Order: sequence, then structure tokens, then C-alpha cells
Amino acid sequence: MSLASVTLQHQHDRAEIALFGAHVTSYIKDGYEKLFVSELAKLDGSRPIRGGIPVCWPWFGQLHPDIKQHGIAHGLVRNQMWQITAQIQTNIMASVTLEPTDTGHALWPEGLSCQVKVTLTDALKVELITHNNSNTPSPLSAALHTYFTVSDISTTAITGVAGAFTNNLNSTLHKTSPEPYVFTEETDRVHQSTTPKTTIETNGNTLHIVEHQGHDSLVVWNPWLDKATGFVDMADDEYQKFVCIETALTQGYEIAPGQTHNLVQIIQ
Ligand code: TA6
Repeated sequence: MSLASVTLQHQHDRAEIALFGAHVTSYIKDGYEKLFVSELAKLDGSRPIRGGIPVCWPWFGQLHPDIKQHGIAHGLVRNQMWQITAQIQTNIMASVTLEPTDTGHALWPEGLSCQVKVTLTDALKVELITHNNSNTPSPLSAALHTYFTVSDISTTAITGVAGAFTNNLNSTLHKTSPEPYVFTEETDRVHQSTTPKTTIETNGNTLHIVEHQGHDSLVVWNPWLDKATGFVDMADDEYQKFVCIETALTQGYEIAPGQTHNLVQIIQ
């Protein structure tokens, strides 16, 4: 990792966070790397890191009213340097808190501030904390856009993601989620689900347990081969090695004046 980073250690587990994007790039639990990072990921700050846990804020995807003018997907903070504002190490946990260094972008919402807090215990907790310092409500969409390692996408299934979803590929609304939830093609779905817990399994074995808090939706993504082939920062076959389950705000949330919102993902 050529980017400046901070490492958290707890017993035999370890997490690494790049200061660029406050981007968790590794979480090794019981010797197993739980986060996928592409072998072609740019680690020089030239573009967001492909993999790990991109922080999408203060908008998710294309959810900005002027997206057609500026085309900036996933907000303003995953492609800038952050700074450490707090770091704690005890014999039961390790944590680091970071904040963006550049809040001057013309599209930065007036009065909003954000922090990322990463805490390592026998799980990894990532908190995206937004505060509205203004005296008006502010639209907010966001995501912890996590790339989870899988051995083979074609033998992967997820549980706990149910109900209606929007297929981002054609903007169609579907009343029910697939059961079993398996992957056979490009998958890009926003589930209007507030389920607090999902799992990622392969051949019936649980690889990851993921808890979600503060969300109004879950995003499930795998680019499949054609889309992966188009990414300069992903090898063609790497789509087989990850699935994204994203803890998200995508349903028109507004943060009230003086309020704090916490979007939380806990990985076990
Ligand atoms: O979370 C799914 C998604 O919005 C997809 O539509 C795809 O664009 C993906 O995020 C990756 O976006 P990125 O800008 O990181 O290439």
C-alpha cells in the first residue's frame, strides 16, 4: 500500500485504513482477508481505491440533483486525503477516527460535517457520522460500499436481503428479492430494506456476517464480466472474487438542523 495508512491491531486480527478516502483496505480476521481489493487498484491517490470499503458521502451513486452537470459518482470524500483526529488502543479494542481535509468543494453541503470511526474488536465496526451544523434540513445519501471476498461468485449466496428492490440497470422496481439470493449476471440493486443483519455464504458455509445500522436500504452489486472488463482498475476475472453489500441511505433522507446521523456497518 503506497498510500499513507493506519493499522489497527487486536489480538491476532488486523485492519488497515488508508488516509486517502478514510478507506478500509484490509480486515484480517482469524488469518482470513475479508475485504477484496483489486490487484489493479490505484494506490497513488489518482482515483478511489477499487475495493475495501469506499465511503460514499454526501451522496450515493448518481443521487445528486446536478449529477448530469458534474458526473461525480458517490460523493466528495472517497477521493481526498483525510486526517486522524483520534486514535485509541486498549487491550480490548483499537480505534481510529478521521475527518476529510478538504471541505471547500462547491458541492459540499452547507453546514454538514462528517467523520469516519473504525473500531476493531472481535469484529470490525465502521461508522460514517454526519452532523448538520446548519439551521436547515439537508438532503443526505451515503453508503459504506464494502467489497467482501468470496471464493467464487457462482457459488455465493447472501441471506437477509429480502423485499422490494430497484434494479439500477434498468430502473425497474421488483416486489421481491430472489430466494436463494444467488448471482448469475451483473447485479446492481437497491433494496428498500432496513434489515439489521445479512450473511454471505458459499456452498452453505458462512463467510461473512454483516450488521447494518442507520440505513434505509442495502445495495447489492457485482459487475460481472462485461462491466469488469471495462474497469481500468479491475482485472477481467476479478468479478468472481467479491460481492458488494452496502449499508446505505438512498431513500430521500434529510438530516435535521443540529442532528447527527450514524451509518454503521459491523463485519464479523
Ligand atoms: O453500488 C453500486 C454502484 O453504484 C454501481 O452502480 C457501480 O457504479 C458501483 O457502485 C461502483 O461505482 P464506482 O464509481 O466505484 O466504479
